[in-house]
Amino acid sequence: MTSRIAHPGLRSKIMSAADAAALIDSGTTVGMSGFTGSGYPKSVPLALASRIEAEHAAGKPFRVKVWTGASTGPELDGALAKANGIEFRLPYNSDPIAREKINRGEMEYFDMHLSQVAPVAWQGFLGPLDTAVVEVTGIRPDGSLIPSSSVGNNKTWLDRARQVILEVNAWQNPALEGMHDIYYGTHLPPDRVPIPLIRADQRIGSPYLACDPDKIVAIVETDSPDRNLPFDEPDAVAHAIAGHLLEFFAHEVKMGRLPASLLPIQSGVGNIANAVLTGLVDGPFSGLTAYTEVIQNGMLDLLDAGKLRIASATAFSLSPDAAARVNAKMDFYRDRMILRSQEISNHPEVIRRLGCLAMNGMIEADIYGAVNSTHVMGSRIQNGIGGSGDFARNAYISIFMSPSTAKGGKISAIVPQASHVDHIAQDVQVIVTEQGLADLRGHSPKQRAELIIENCAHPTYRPMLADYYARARKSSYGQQSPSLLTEALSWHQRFIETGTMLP
Ligand code: 0RQ
Repeated sequence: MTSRIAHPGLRSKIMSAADAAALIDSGTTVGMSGFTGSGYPKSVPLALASRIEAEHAAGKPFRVKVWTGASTGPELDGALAKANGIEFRLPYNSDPIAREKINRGEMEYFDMHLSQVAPVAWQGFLGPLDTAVVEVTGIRPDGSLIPSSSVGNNKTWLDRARQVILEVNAWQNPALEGMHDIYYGTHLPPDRVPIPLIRADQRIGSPYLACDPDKIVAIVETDSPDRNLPFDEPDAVAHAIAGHLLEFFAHEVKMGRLPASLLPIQSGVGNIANAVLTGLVDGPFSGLTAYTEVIQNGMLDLLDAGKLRIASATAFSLSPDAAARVNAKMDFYRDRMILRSQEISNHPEVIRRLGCLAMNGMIEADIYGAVNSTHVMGSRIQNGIGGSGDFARNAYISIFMSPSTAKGGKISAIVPQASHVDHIAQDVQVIVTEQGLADLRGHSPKQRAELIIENCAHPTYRPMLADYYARARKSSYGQQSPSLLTEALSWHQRFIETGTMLP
């Protein structure tokens, strides 16, 4: 496997994961690679978790602060959370064990916009970054690094960390080389300059990550797959949501408000997002581009069908079948995919310039169009805001989608007032459920409420929302965004007390 480590001086740093993990001290901050289950270190975090368990068994406290790109895998977040080894976590988590720890108040979690992680690390108020643990595909003779299946914040971790541990993963396809675009032109104010990216298919940096070889203290060789969860086929609800959205796009093209190739699409992950992408395969649009965070299964179908010209993202998020498809045809995909740092894939300036069509899932929306992406019943974290805020505020059209109910109909996704707000109404232009689509652009709060209740609410909850709104119109303190303050969150309270939002 040493052929993956072509820098002769660095071969002497190869060691076991346990020896590498021994270089990480309690109380320090570790910047790990990883984004949506791709490109995360698979061996050192597990060894660190074992070490933490041993220290705890011996009665010694041992916890670290963990920074990543976004969600990782069970070998990282899951193992470290299970060992009770994470004292602080940023910026995004979807691991169920870590989620439970956070919701029990046993782990501090700073859930933040993904584009802001790198600049915030440079600002320095989070303290120093002690160790970077980064998975790569290989090390070149000159010491530059071939990134793996995600880029995330790796450039920043490698630049900022005092010491660097690399995992060289032989499972990652060597033909990934050349797919990445690592831009080294970002600075803090007052030295910031425009990001010179004006098209989704443009390359503005290097295919390789740079790292001072003197900082590399350990190299661990691995051969483990990315998490790559199997993928649920889109259900009828997802197909209905996709259908409404595709009809909306077709209408916008017909009205001359969108080109026939649409604008660069940003698509969240999951069932519904995938149904939209699948729907685009059979749709009338061609010459599509994607400027997004993750390349998921549906994007492969679009690329294969020749409908999508380019997919720019920061990571893969593929099922095992789809990962095998990419590996088998890497030369084809490498010309049509670009993986960038997340500070560029999610950069507000670039998103605004390109005019992305942002499509993201939500937990709930209220009748005025404020969206909650993160907190169940106002206080339990689900995942985090991820890139949804980067895209929603800066998109050409910002779309949020969800089934109209959750938990078998016991929860309405359209509520009188959102129990937590990630996206204010001004950042939400379209809401779509399987019931229909509400185009909120150019509408006042009262007009929005009427559209959302009529088009998006489930028939079971629609009369309840209409009744609430009618009474608010009569006795609210003001009539710009009528509300009954003591009642506005009563549906959530009822669910907490009775297990359903229904009376
Ligand atoms: O919980 O698994 O316990 O049943 O939330 O919901 O319906 O499976 O939908 O996977 O698309 O996730 C908003 C969480 C939607 C996601 C969210 C419960 C539901 C289920 C998941 P269970 P579904 P999805 C691009 C941009 C923020 C990050 C983002 C997300 C679980 O889209 O994390 O957008 N978004 N990133 O039962 C109570 C409700 C609920 C609810 C759903 N109203 N009340 N529970 N659930 N609605 C990608 C990245 O940034 C990487």
